[in-house]
Amino acid sequence: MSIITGDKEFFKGVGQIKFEGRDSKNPLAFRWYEADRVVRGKSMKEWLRFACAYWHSFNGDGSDPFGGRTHFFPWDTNSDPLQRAKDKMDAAFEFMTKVNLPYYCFHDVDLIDHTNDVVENEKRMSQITDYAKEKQAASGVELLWGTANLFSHTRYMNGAATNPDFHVLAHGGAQVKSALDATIKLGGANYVFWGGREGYMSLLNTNMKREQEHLAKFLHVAKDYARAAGFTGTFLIEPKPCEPTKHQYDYDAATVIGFLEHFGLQNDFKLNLEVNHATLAGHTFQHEVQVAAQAGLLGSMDANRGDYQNGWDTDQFPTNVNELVETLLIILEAGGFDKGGINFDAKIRRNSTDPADLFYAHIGGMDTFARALVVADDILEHSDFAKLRKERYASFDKGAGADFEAGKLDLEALRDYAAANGEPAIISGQQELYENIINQYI
Ligand code: XLS
Ligand code: NI
Ligand code: NI
Repeated sequence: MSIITGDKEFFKGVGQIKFEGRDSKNPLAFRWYEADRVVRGKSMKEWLRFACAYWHSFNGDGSDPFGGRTHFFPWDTNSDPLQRAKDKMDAAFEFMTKVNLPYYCFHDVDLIDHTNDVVENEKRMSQITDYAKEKQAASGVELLWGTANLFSHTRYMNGAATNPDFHVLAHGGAQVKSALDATIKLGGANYVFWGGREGYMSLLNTNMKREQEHLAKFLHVAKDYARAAGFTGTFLIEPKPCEPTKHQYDYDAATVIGFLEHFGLQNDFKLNLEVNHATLAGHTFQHEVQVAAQAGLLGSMDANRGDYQNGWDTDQFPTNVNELVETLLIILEAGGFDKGGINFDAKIRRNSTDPADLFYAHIGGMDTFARALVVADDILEHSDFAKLRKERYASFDKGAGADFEAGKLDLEALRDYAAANGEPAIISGQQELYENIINQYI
């Protein structure tokens, strides 16, 4: 990857971010992330497949429910929408190549402003994706996934695919078609559906069964269209339990897996799991990754972290090594992401207003993941962790336990075994031992 700047350099004073090793005190260097370092037979770059989230890094302006923008971008000034979109894209590709992010992700409306005219929007998307194609070719940065924003516009206030008004649903379809065209044109590896307002604010005015059936139909027609147009990537559903709606239908991994299987979508769709969404659902992120992985539906992840003292999607950059080690253990055991990757769906804070802050944020996130990858690999290679867990289930590896797993024992046979063998021994779960192993290798 080589640094590319457009007509004008936006992040002056910051050059290529390099790996300098653990002892470096340079805040604009990696201490752990070494793209080509091989871990368990693959490079860090291949394991982690880091992506930049266009919306947080290049559209997010620091505003919150209590105040307007605090981030004033030099790429956001031109009055012509196409030129403004191109300036933003120049800034994005300059940033991604400087910080060594191999992928990016976008919503349609992140790339270029949309209007209320479907035809005009398609024209704008076509123009800006022509430009994106050039930028990708010049830089080597690739598209991890595209998506359509079906939650910000007023028309989607009652949902998109689950809107009680068919006319709104059709507009959602038009946007998804255009976003799929863009994703296919740019060689996107995946396409994401996050059901931003696909849920309800009140059950009193909601026919939940009908709405969920509409959502499934909508996903089917989108998938059929994309497959016919040659899309070979993975469709991803991003679970989230609430916010902005009171209840979102894609509540958590287990709920989405049930939905996909119920509606026959499980062969084309996988999950895009987000850390802060897991915690909003009352789960650890590790739990969500495990649920998806064991169903063979671990697709990709949105990396961020929440705040344990409050209950909304704060989308902070990940910094917790301990939690990520536990996550990476599951990801490594599942063999990695295949087409997915790690998208930094995270934003710098409202009061982080220096251009360098975006670099610190991504460097910190990438280093934390790289460190967690090294530690998780070390645990699997050198500790008793995997062996201890396997031995916990040893009674199912032979004799009556193995027969039970093979479906050879009925309920009466269980009773006879219990009667013949007396009271089981007390066996420790050794949780503290496992916890100590994690810390020992960090
Ligand atoms: C919001 C979601 C969103 C999706 C993409 O909470 O995380 O950013 O990742 O629509
Ligand atoms: Ni997300
Ligand atoms: Ni989110």
